[in-house]
Amino acid sequence: MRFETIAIHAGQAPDTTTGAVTVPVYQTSTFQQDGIGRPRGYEYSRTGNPTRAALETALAALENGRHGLAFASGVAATTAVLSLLKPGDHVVAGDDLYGGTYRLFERVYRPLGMEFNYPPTTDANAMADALRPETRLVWIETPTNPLLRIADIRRMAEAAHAAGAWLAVDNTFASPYLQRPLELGADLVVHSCTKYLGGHSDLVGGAVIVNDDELHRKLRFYQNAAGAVPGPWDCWLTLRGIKTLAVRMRAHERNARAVAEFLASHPVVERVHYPGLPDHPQHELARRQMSGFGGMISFELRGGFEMVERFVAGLRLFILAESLGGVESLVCYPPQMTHAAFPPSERRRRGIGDNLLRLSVGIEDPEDLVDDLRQALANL
Ligand code: P1T
Repeated sequence: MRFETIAIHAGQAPDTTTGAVTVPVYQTSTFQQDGIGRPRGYEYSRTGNPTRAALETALAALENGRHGLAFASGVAATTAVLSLLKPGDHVVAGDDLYGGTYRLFERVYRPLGMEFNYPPTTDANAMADALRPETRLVWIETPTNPLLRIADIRRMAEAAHAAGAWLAVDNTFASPYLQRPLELGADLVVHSCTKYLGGHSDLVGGAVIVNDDELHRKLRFYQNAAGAVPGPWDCWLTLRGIKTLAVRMRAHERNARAVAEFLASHPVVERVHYPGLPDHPQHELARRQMSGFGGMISFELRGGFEMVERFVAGLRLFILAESLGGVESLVCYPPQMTHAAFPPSERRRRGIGDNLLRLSVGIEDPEDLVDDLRQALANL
């Protein structure tokens, strides 16, 4: 089956009892057992719930993986991956990544004895050179948040495996419609389902997808033992979002392309970061490992924070908010929002300047989006 069909049918077969075409919301905390030690398949909703099981089947199918696990947030999914490590273990993480992931690494796991370092995501040699005997995990986002840089998944997988480490890819920005890291050799795929998978800015959720049975066993144990699971309603909303992922992603991309081209031609815009532009430094790599360039853009204004503030205040359609991947267009100021967890020096070293803005381009009419940006830029 092809992606669009999988997105609608995997895990979402009609209910065997009633014929309900849509997976029911099993809003129950517990399940009757036929006798001691004789559950009917479900016992307690932290351990397993049929609506969550449907979502986990769908997530695995979308990523062309064997096992999907749903979590209460993207950060909870990242935490589950880190549960595979122990004190003394080392992680090589690409330098451009979500501020909350960096905060989790530095403020929660480093104090527990894990080591992290952050070579440039786009420099495969530097990433490989950073591997040590005690490296257990290579962590990359691609495209990255917020600079839309691209890492070579296949090369990263080879380097990680040669050093006896796993490769985890946070696939949130691409979505499985545009990129499937397991097919390129990754061991673990992580998602914030809050974003494109849910697609409507109405839930918080996360996922991990793996092929390896042993990794799955460990993660499944951790999911139940630590308990950061999504409730059935959020699973149901994510399932509903998934059904339209393909059509939404095509619309996001069409609009993002129009917006990126407009911004790139505007005199007040210093630089546009969008992998679909031919002058993006990893444009060819993006073309090879993704089937499209997605709906996220960041750009730098020719000016400082004051100009940024005036621009944002002048927008009428783009909503100033954290998050991304919903049908509505959002604008975010990474230095004080999504990437505020980075100390200012670390932020600048990573190329996140005070003039950087990030757009999550929605699926509104592209001319309306460009018009909004044009009028806001005209005021500068
Ligand atoms: O917010 P949560 O569902 O816990 O997901 C965390 C997360 C993980 N990975 C990436 C690449 C992300 O972008 C995020 C969350 N990011 C935002 C809220 C944001 O606006 O960038």
